[in-house]
Amino acid sequence: MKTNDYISLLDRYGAQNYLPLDVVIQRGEGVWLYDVEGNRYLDCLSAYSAINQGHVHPKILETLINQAKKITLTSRAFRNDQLPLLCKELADLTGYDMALPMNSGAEAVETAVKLARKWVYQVKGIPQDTAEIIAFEGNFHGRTITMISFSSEAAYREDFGPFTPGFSIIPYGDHGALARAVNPTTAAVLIEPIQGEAGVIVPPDGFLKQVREICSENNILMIADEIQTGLGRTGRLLACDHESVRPDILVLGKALSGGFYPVSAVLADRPIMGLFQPGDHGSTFGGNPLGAAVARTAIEVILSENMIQNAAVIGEYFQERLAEIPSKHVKEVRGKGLLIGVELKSSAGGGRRFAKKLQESGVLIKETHDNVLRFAPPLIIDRDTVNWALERIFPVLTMD
Ligand code: IF1
Repeated sequence: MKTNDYISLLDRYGAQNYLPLDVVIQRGEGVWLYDVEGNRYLDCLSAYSAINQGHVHPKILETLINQAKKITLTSRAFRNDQLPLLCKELADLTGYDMALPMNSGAEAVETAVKLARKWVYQVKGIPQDTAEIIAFEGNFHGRTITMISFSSEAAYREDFGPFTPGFSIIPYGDHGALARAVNPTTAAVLIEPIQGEAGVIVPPDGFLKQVREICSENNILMIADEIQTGLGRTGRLLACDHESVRPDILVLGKALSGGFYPVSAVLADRPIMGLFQPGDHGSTFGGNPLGAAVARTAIEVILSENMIQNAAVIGEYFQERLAEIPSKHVKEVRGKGLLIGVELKSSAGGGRRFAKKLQESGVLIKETHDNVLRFAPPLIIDRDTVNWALERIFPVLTMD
């Protein structure tokens, strides 16, 4: 079967909820992807930052195979010998007291929202069903009804109402707006330290610190969604680390499994996480031994193979070289570490044509919000490979 055969098959039998590039991937190794025609591409998307460790990382693969031969799923009705170790290792890694593993990112943010609501009722004693969570314009936290209930993106909401109440939306990067939005029913502020989906929006310097201060002064929780920015992507373990900010609740996902298996997690200290009682929350697959074992190794290789430092150094190099390209189409190059956005001018004719040209040259990216090209290769990428990519990106950004 060739590329077009797979495309027609999916057109015929698959829900059409995506518009992917017409490249059919068969195999991946490290930073490289191979399609069914035998073409090789540099992956500059990393499955939306789930592949920080590179494709099919050999150590994570070994763990997956070995664990799958032993036991894959116990449910939380019984205990397993991987979950306790994952929770301890996550606590050691992040400095929080306790961890709660889930599966998808949306589910983990949903869990954090439930936890924050429980906290405000139990600790602050406000009336039931009045809790409010403040989120930001341009946010992206997943696709469930609750997550889209506070999306500011009409396309994500249209035809999907009615929505979950209890959220308010304020401008991203505006600490004054946050201070004004806080009220006695506020439970938490939910923030992405860099907004990925919105187009790699980096908030003004000091904003995360201001959010932290406002939360502390008003005794409300700061929830950081680091599903995309976490685990080394921005050149620090967490993007909040750039401003030495410690959220009250931390949400991880994506790269927590190196792309092998959906694993997400919520982290918090005991006074918060300890509020969950048996029966409050759960998941059939959450904390399963296969996912837990995979996540343990996925974390281990990020640290032992120095991926965070590499993301910082190579990311800065990549971003600087991109900014030097004399392109009439580029409005701004921004980002941190290996989460880089190239915003195009409105005259550029949209990001899609650039993504298609780059595909022809052997570099795979995805445009976000029409006019931003996101470059987010696996964190194991080296300088020579970045140079290889730049040789291909240059002619595409400088085309007519
Ligand atoms: C899609 C973007 C990335 C996320 C943050 C939670 C989730 C995500 C900060 C939900 C998911 C995804 C999902 C994917 C596209 C994507 C994305 F383009 F929308 F912006 F990564 F950049 N919080 N992000 O970024 O996690 O439930 O999917 O595991 O097509 O929806 P999930």
